[in-house]
Amino acid sequence: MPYLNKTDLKMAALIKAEEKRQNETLMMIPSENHTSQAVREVVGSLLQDKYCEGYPFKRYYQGQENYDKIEDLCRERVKQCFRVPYCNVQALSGAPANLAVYFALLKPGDKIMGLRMDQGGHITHGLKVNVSGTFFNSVFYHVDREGFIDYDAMEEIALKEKPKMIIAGITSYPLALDFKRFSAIAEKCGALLMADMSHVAGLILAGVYPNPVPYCHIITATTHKTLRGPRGALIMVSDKGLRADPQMGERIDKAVFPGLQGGPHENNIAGIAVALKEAQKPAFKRYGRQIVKNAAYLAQCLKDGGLKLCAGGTNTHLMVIDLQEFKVSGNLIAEALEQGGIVANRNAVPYDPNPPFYPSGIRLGAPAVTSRGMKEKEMKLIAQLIAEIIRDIVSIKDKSGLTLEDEKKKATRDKIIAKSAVVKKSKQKVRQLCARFPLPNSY
Ligand code: DSN
Repeated sequence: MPYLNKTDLKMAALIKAEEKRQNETLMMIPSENHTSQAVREVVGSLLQDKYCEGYPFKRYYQGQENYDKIEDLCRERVKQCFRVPYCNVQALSGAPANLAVYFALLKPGDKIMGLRMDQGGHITHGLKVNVSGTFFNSVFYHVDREGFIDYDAMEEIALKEKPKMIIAGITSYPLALDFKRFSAIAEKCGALLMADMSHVAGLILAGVYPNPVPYCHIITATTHKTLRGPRGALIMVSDKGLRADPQMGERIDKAVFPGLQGGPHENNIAGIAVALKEAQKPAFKRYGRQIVKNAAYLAQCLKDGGLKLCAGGTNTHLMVIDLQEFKVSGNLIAEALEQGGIVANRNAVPYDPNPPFYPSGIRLGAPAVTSRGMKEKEMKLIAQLIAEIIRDIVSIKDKSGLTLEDEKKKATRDKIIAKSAVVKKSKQKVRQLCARFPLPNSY
């Protein structure tokens, strides 16, 4: 950063520190990933300086000759990659993309149906505190006591509630969705079917996750998770969607701009195009396959280490450890793991008796560590470290006689973690591991 180093030392130091953090720790939040240097060059380029309100060849500002081509190239790559006839690449991220779909295709007060947020859904799938649950009337499908989506119950609820739109999408459900069943249910109750494939877009491209396109009318996705692009989102309409409503594409364009947004972030759109080119290489298919293999092996090793996983494991990129038996909060364990070099996040487990801010689970994913080139051998080591940290922290906490209520104080959690020699050792081992797998610059 030759210029920043001259103009803003404070910011330069913060970025350097973040580089060090990413280098020396394991990024195991399943919605994060390491972009290539090419993607970062494009996002940080002078493309960021331009206003481009409107759509290619229909803009409201002059000076668009390159931006029209850039956005068109991105749209063409999306269409090629996902085999869809229509897409919009301007939504700034996943939440605005989903809101644009609702705004385009529903009326305020219409009913939508998504997976319960506390069982693996997303805030924008109808959570009551989100705009999707306040401007629209939301109902939910759920998982059973074993953690599997209860498709029979979903059908019953859908037939009774008659939602206008069903959302097939997840943020922490560890198993692949049955889009065929979703589609049959949506057809029976006359609903539009939207897949939010934010987490799994890269897996779909790699051919290791069921493709929602033949079954859904609309497909949304963020671009910065398994797709390994910059922050942004795609809204796609399938042939099925256009058959149901030939104007669906135009409605979505209008909902994004001028409905919800002003100028698109063309630097990010260009970065998405570059990431899609990377994703079209044969190596991306190998990457996707390895993510799924790594996640499955990590899950198996965690179970071998005596941990319980929601829905019994994973056949995707993510998993959730159920901590209920240890009477410990996800907060304490997530913070201990972080101190041990493993960056994951606390998460609700289905039917969690504890509140969402102090949930009983830990969500983990393999996309970013797989981008660093790690394989099964490394997953085994990571699983061992995770299991050892959990056991040690629980034992320290139990010996101190602390309750879940005590754990709500950050200072108490810090004290417990500071006592753990296992956490300290893990930090060193993770550093050594990371040194063998430097952050990638290209794919
Ligand atoms: N925040 C994302 C995730 O972590 O899954 C979803 O929007």
